[in-house]
Amino acid sequence: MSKYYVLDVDRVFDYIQKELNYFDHDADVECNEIGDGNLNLVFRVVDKKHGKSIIVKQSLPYVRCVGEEWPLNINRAEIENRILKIEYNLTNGLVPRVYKFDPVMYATLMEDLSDHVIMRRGLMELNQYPRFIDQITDFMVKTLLMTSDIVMDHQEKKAYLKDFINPELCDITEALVYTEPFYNAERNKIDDFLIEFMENNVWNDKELKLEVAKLKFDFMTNAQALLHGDLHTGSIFVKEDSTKVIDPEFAFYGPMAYDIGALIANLVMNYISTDARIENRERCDVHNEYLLNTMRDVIDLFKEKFLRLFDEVVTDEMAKTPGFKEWYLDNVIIDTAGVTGCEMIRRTVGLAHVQDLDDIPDIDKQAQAKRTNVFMAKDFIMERKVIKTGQDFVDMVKRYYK
Ligand code: SR1
Ligand code: MG
Repeated sequence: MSKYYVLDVDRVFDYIQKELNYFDHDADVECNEIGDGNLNLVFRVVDKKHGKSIIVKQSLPYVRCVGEEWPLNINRAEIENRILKIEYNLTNGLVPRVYKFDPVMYATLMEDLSDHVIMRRGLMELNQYPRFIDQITDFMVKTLLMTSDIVMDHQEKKAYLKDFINPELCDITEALVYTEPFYNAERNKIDDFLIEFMENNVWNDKELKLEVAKLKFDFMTNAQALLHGDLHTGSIFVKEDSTKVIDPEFAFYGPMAYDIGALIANLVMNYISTDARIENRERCDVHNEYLLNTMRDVIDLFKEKFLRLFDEVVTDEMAKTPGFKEWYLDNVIIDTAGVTGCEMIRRTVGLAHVQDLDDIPDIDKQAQAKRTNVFMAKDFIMERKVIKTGQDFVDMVKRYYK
């Protein structure tokens, strides 16, 4: 019987042929390990002769960015394989197509999207993606609303909920997003210039910590919809006319706001990064205007599509009560602002940073950008109850960039 082993560039071609016989006998192949995420191995194998390619993503039994001292259940690959199929069907292909999942190697063989770029990288190069707003709001509305109690038979939804219990990955989020950044935790990665600042402005702020505690318990207990669970700009592939969401291994039943807030936070951090990195003010202004429009339209179009689809697909009798859908959606957006703030703080001082902030070359500007990021994040959290529209998100950013 075959056994799990860790793939490498020398063995991945034979592995693919054994599993799928994907390449022609005369293929001229090149294999690269292209994973730059925190958890897994990702191989791209290309046949240069016939122009065919494939991705193999394999779970490692530990957290890649930390090492073997942090073991992690490899079964996350199986969860990812299941949710990719659900998301593919719900969104008409806004995620990669899975060719095969191997439950022995915890490896997924899937569509190569190398004609796309990771959105974080594309945004850092000041590129714009004209189809993104429409496609990502489609993705979020369809995956979130269609898997909720508003639509699903409640027993079927509970069966899904059971199928997507994902304790180890949720534990990572509970620790890295909602806990450790709010005290001087050992695993945090904090620049020296931020330690005193964090002590004064975050770790000793009891009111802030109370609000974060509320958001944490919402994350842990509000089984509202089947989430992607890690929807930042590093989990999205884009090109001019296409958006593909990848890496849903953190999927579980949680609050809708967690997906929307992760995305908005990463757009905001790209804005802050652009202001600090790009010397040419005209180029900076054009890009940051684009980002503000994007965050505003993502929120507003999400709301518009949500309300429209709600009427078409609602099955729960009480959810049809006039006023309910507006109340429900208002709360999702309010919590989105809270998640936005938590994601911004954790990406500044927690274990997993973002390049947008860390790659600001001028260290004084980087320090200033990170401080602004934390102040704005606090406002998102503390003032979330009045943040209800796309313009409210934009106004919060503009408060710091007049
Ligand atoms: C130890 S995993 C760190 C982060 O990487 C993933 O992409 C998630 O965002 C997680 O919080
Ligand atoms: Mg990931």
